[in-house]
Amino acid sequence: MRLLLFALFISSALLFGCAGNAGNASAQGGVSVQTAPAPPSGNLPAKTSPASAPAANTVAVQISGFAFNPANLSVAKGTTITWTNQDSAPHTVTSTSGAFDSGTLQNGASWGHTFDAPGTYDYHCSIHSSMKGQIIVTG
Ligand SMILES: [Cu+2]
Repeated sequence: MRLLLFALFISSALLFGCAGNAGNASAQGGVSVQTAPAPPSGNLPAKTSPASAPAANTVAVQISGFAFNPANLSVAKGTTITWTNQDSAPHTVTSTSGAFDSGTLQNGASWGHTFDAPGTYDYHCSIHSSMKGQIIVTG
């Protein structure tokens, strides 16, 4: 019984001791807690990687039902647009001005082009003249 009481005394003393230490620590911790927000600002360099992500922007255009979807796109320069032919029929992504030409894309095939210069790019399918699209590249 004495041993049990002794154990209780020791454990409660330890609890108070810890509580006291914690209190002191938090008193000083007020300063260290304020320095804690510093690591989040240290994460700022990590935020620059999403900022550089737009340079690698990719926009997908689906070719289906004998149409480009979406047919009209406005993107920032540096954007890569990828066309994927979902039709069983072959299609092409052919610039009207000759700026780019995918060649024949069979079912399931994809082709991409990076637009580095601002401007308006009309394109069509060289196999099906009714299929038209337009890319507007902003600076
Ligand atoms: Cu076509």
